[in-house]
Amino acid sequence: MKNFTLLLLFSFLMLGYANAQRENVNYEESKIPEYKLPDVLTRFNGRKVKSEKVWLKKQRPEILELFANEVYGKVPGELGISEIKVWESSDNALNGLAHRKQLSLFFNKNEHHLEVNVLMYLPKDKENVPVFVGYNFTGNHTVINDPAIRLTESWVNNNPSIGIINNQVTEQSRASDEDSWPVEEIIKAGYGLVTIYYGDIDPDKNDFSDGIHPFFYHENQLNPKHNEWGSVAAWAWGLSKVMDYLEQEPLVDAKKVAVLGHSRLGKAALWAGANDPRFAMVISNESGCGGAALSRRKIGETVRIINTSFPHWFCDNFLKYNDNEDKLPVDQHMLLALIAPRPLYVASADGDKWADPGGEFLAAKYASAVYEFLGVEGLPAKEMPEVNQPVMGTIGYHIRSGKHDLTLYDWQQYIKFADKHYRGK
Ligand code: GTR
Repeated sequence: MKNFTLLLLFSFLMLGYANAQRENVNYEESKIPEYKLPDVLTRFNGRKVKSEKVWLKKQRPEILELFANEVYGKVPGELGISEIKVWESSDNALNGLAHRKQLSLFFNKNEHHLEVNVLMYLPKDKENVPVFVGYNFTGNHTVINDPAIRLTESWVNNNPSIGIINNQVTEQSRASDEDSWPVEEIIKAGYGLVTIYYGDIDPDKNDFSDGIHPFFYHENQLNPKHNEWGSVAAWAWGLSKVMDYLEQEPLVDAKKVAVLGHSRLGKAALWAGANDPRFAMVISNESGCGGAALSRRKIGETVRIINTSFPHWFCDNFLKYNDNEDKLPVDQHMLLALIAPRPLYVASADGDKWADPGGEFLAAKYASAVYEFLGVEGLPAKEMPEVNQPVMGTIGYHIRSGKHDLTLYDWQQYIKFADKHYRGK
């Protein structure tokens, strides 16, 4: 009981601290300290990258390794899907427009078991369709008003306004996030949607005793090591496992899988795309700090703030860079560059200063150097475009009016971007 009171007190203090941090946040460009970004095409030994081979065999792996060791954390071992069970499908979804499929991916190791539910909507009577794959925040049943979708039984962050109490969802949360998932538009445009609840892989709380992390612990280990995966890396790993499944799914064109995520899930999508070249396209919707935004700008959310509010998202080594961003051997433009030459879309919102739209744009711009080096167009804009004026090269970017959100407008741009790259439209 005493411990519990102490824990409660500690939690309040931390919350107060996190809020105070939010109040002291810099939102002014003029107050950004001077900084120097590492040049993505200069090797860590000082030499310039002069050939594609050196990029591919030396520079790229070195950058990837630094992000793994210092930012997101390494996956400590290998684990494949133990079993796939399709438990529901229908050709009559969306009033006959779509094929719906629900299945589980099972992961088993020693005494550890995890079930990950996958929900798919695909254009009907087609095989080999390109798809968008993305995590949802509160369960598959929240993305559309479809009573056939099973309510998640996983731990979910409480949200009494939609009936999520005691970390369990209720019927009340069905379709609660439907505005973020325009399934009908996606299907009508000829794409499929594959979505998974991110907490199936790792519940979003500072607790490493649940989710996928314990599968890899040695005896008596309770937490990942300093350079081992936090939650973002675990979610990214989960996306690759979904990709393993999609490679065996004849209804899906596994060569045209776009991985997409909003906010923290955008961070996960970027890290998944950087690690796994099977993702043909990567889309970051307002991923902000630790996602597409440059850390060295220290505007909006900073490394210290994110590590304080969400100590479980990154690896422990990342703590070294609290108020010490200049010591980071990498910055987020280099994460984006790891995706080259595959199509990459970075989106910001005007009302989302917390995620630093300016830093998201600049990271996309500086990542262009690698795209151009590899012989494709990077971002076709030198300056930040006007609000609601998307630009689309092999890197796409827009800043939308409105707040931090995944909206129909965002999706419409992603569909256009996919049309451009998959269909030459
Ligand atoms: C915020 C966090 C951001 C972003 C966001 C979200 O509170 O500071 O980095 O990830 O949550 O995921 O909605």
